[in-house]
Amino acid sequence: MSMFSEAEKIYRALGVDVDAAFRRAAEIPVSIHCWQGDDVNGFENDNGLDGGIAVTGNYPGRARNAAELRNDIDKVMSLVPGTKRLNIHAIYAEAVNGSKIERNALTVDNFKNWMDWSKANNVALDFNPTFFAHPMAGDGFTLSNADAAVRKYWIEHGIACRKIAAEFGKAQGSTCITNFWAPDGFKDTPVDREAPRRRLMESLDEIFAVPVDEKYNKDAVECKLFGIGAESCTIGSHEFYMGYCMKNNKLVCLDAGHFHPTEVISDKISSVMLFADELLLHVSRGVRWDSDHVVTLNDELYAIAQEIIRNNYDKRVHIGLDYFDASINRIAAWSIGARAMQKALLAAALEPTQLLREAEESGDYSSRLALLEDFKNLPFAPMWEAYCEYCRVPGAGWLKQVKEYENTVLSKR
Ligand code: RNT
Ligand code: ZN
Repeated sequence: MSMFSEAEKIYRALGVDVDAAFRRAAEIPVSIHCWQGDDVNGFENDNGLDGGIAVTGNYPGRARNAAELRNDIDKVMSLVPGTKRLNIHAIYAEAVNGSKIERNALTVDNFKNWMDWSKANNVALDFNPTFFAHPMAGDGFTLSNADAAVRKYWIEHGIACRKIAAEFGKAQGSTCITNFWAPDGFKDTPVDREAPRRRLMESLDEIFAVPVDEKYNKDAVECKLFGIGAESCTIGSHEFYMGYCMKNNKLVCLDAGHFHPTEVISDKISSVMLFADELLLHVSRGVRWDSDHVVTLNDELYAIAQEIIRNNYDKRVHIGLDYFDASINRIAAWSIGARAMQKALLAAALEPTQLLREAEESGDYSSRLALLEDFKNLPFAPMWEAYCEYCRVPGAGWLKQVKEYENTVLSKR
C-alpha cells in the first residue's frame, strides 16, 4: 500500500475528507508578488529603494527587465500549487513608445504586457500604487506631505492606479485588489501628530472620491508600526487605517511584519472580520524588524491558514505575499515562500478541527492541547506530495528545476 493511502487512512479515521481538503486548498487564491524577482526595483529608473524598506544581498541573476521578470514568474508559477494571482506594483509600468513614465500620468497602456501575460496564463492581476523610490517622496512624506503640490502628485498617482486596476478587473473578470501603502513618517519625535494624519486622511478621501466600480476594483490600505527612517511616528498607523476602513468601507491590509514582534496578525484576523466583509493579508516574515524574509512554514504561518480555514474565510480574506530576499536564488526564495503558504493552507484544510472544537466546547482544555500537539505528527508529507501531483506541479523535485533554471537562464544574466 502506498504511503499516501496509509496516510489517508489515518486522516480519515479522524474524520477528515482528504479529497475535499485538496479541492478546498487548491481553490484559495494566493496573490504572488512580482517584486521578489528584481529586489523591488521596477523598470522606471535606478532610483534605488527607499521608504524604510530594504532588500539585502546581491545573489546573481536578478531580472533586469520586464521580459526577464515575466519569464521568472512563469517559472515560479510552475512550481507553486493552487490558484495563483499576480500582484504588481506601479513601478513595473513599461514605457509606451519610449516615452517617459510619470507616476501621476500612468495609464493602462503602461501595463499592456502584464495584461497580455495575465490573459495568456489565465492569472488575475492585483495592483499597488508605488509611494516610494521617487524624487517626490524624497523627504519621506507623500500623501501626508505638508506641501500641497507634493500631495497633489501622489493623489493623482493613486487615482491613476485605481483606474488601471479597474481595467485589470474588467479584462480578467475578477476583482482587482489595489493596496495602498505609503511610507510617510517621522524619524524623530514630532510635535504635531494630528496634522499629517489629517492630510493623509484627506488625500485618501480625494483618491477614493473618484468613482471606480467595486466589481472591478477594491481598495485596501496597509498600516505599519514603523519604518527605517520613520521610527518615531508612522502616519498610517494601525489605528489610523482601522478607523479609516471602518468609516469608509475599505479593506484593511495586515502585513505580518508591520506590528510589534510580540504581536501576530493571525490573532487580528477574526477581530477585523467581525466588522468588515473582506480583508487583505500581506504574508511576510519579519526577523527582529519588518525585514521581509522569505516566508517559511512556522507557527504563525500555520496559524494564519488555520484562522482562514477554521472560520470559512476562504473567499473573504485575500492572501498576498510580501517578502524579498536578494541573498539567495530569487526563484528559490519566491517558490519557498509561496509553497510554504500552500503547505499551511493544505495542513489547515486537513486539520481534524471538529475534534479540537469538541474538546474546547466541553471545556476540556487538556485534550485540546494534547490533540493540538498530537496533530502536529500527522503524516503530512505524503499529503503534500499528492497535493502537488493533484495540482500538476513538482513535489520534492522542485529544487532541481530551480537549479536547472539557474544554470540555463539566471547564470547567463
Ligand atoms: C512595506 C509594505 C509594502 C511593500 C510592498 C513592496 O513595508 O509591506 O507592502 O513591502 O508594497
Ligand atoms: Zn506589505
